[in-house]
Amino acid sequence: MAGPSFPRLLLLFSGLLFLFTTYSSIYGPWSLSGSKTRFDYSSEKPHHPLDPLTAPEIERVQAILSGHDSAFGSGSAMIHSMALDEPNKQRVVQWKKGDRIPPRKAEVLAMSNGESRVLTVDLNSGRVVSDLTSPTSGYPMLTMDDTIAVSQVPFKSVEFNRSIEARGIPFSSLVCLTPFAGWFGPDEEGRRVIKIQCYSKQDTVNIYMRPIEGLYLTVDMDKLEIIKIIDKGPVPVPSSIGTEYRYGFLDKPVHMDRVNPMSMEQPDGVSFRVEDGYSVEWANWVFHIKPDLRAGMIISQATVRDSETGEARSVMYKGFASELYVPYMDPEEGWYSRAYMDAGEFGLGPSSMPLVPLNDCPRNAYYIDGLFVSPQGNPVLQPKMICLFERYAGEISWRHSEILLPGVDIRESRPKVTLVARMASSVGNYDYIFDWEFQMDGLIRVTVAASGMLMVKGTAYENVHDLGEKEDDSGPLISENTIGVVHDHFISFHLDMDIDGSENNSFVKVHLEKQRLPPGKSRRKSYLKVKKYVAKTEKDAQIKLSMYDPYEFHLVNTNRQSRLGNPPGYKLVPGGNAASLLDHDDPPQIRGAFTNNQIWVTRYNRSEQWAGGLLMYQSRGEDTLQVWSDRDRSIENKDIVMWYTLGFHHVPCQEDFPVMPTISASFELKPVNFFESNPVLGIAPYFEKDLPVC
Ligand SMILES: *[C@@H]1O[C@H](CO)[C@@H](O)[C@H](O)[C@H]1NC(C)=O
Ligand SMILES: *[C@@H]1O[C@H](CO)[C@@H](O)[C@H](O)[C@H]1NC(C)=O
Ligand SMILES: [Cu+2]
Repeated sequence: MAGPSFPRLLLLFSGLLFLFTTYSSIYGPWSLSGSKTRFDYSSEKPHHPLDPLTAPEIERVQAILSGHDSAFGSGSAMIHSMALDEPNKQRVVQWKKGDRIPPRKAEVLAMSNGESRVLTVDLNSGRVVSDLTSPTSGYPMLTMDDTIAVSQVPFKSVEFNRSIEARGIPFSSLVCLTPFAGWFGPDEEGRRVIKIQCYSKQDTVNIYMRPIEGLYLTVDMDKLEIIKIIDKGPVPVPSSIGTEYRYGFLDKPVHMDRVNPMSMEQPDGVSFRVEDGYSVEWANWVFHIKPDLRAGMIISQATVRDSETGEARSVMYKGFASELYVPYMDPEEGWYSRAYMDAGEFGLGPSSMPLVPLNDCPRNAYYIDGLFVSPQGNPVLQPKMICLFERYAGEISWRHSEILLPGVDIRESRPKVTLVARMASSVGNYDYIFDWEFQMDGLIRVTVAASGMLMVKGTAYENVHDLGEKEDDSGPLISENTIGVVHDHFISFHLDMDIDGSENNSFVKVHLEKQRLPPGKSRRKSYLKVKKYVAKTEKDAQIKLSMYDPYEFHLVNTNRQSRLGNPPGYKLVPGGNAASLLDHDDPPQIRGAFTNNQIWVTRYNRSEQWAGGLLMYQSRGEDTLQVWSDRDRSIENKDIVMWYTLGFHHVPCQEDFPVMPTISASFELKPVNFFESNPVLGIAPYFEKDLPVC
């Protein structure tokens, strides 16, 4: 949730330099071990309308921008993000393999003269077709250059130096991170500001566990000047003892029996195909997958083949993590502003380091690289950012044993094999793992897991008994002098479901209502009855989950019928979740208003992609999902988009130190009356001969 950590940041920085100086190295076959096919980035052409910008396209965008405004050539305008401006949905849907690729456009978010710029560049005509300055409040996501420059600013200050000296902290051990901004009213408007928190790296690589508490800086990011320093006096810096987490550096033995290594083996090789870099085919699924600077990973045009008719049927046009909001629960100076918007402020792409083979992804994984853009407009490779693998986790797809029929011995069971697309983003201290898992029975499961380091607060207390009668501070003591500050994590997904086509989709709330029976009618007194309500407008589809008022949430195509006359659909199946309990007029919650409901359904609008707004950094929250949904547009029998927010309340505990065991939550998109009957009835069981022992 912070900016990239300093050591990693340096690494990244040198990585970027490496790429700049040996830029030609991204031209020519880039072979990565474990990858089957790599393409030659220098001559790469888009093969699908949704393919990300290629290296030559990125260079061309930069050239067009420089011609349009010399600020881009001279380096006074900085590119904060550049991505394909996707063609209109209709064009994409109509496109068939072999057709010409629709005109390519790029959307560029930039900063020049302290102002946000939103530009659309047409690659075919070679022109900038739209150039808006500050269309809303807020700024584009930070660049690596921003983060690096700002982390040096504290040392310009005599006052900061004095505060550090007064604490007896050697300068050589300081690491200053730039983790948060937010928006808290007019005194920080009109300029890009950021807060700074420093840490000690003395005797540890786990700097997050050694905060230099009580010293907080606010910096003007464009002038690289300190706006404010708050020094509340020294707080003990937690010791480095026990903060190590690297394998091979731990000195204490573990009292645990070794578990033998295990691996998924596919003697006949993988059964999925990745064509032209981003188009995936597996079992009955076809979809497009691409790395994205902001969302990390985007799944598009997910289509499932009907096992009875062979028809390729549309399920989802586009799905991705639209925003990741993490408000901390400490109102004190230096902490109140810690409410991150990780996708819109930092981007989930730049912090997705290469996945670790055999550990992040199994041996049978295939890796996809990301190609992003430096602030100067050059292509930057983000290797092994996404992995794709088939998973057999010992689960059962369906089964039945029959014991009541004399003379027949029936024991039918089928293994459940799924296809997983995974990325992991280390947004500073936290690591988020995103999985999109496809099942042959048509189900899609989305899982978000969190690991990495807590954001902790230094304290004078070493033991809960030191607190006496006082309550916990802003969270539990998780190690000596270390408070794990209570916080929430919310991940809001954009789910543009297109069930059997874009149009004629409706959102149906299937309510389970308790019925009471009058005495004498039955021996039962109560039962549940299903009643369906079709949401007419966006406000009908602002949903707060409740166990005592249960609904199923169906997205159906009202223009089509199953054999039995039911409209085919998919239902959203929520999993473990948490709601934001912050006041709606609390500054972080105004910007995080997309968490005011767990489910929303909006009318499709290609400009409404980012739940917190296009320009998230320091935005005032006037461009959020809440604002769009409150327009209350008609959503019945239309092209509609579902939004689901998954969340965790996180009350830290000792086990979260020094690195957190992974926690996870998921939701499912499950067919309802979409298939005529069980779509995996005909899949084969495994036999001994299928799996030779190697
Ligand atoms: C603060 O201390 C650092 C490290 O010793 C030094 O490089 C820097 O010049 C100092 N800044 C000022 C303004 O004295
Ligand atoms: C589409 O979204 C943009 C941004 O929210 C908005 O300005 C525009 O009015 C919307 N169009 C419709 C038809 O709702
Ligand atoms: Cu957490």
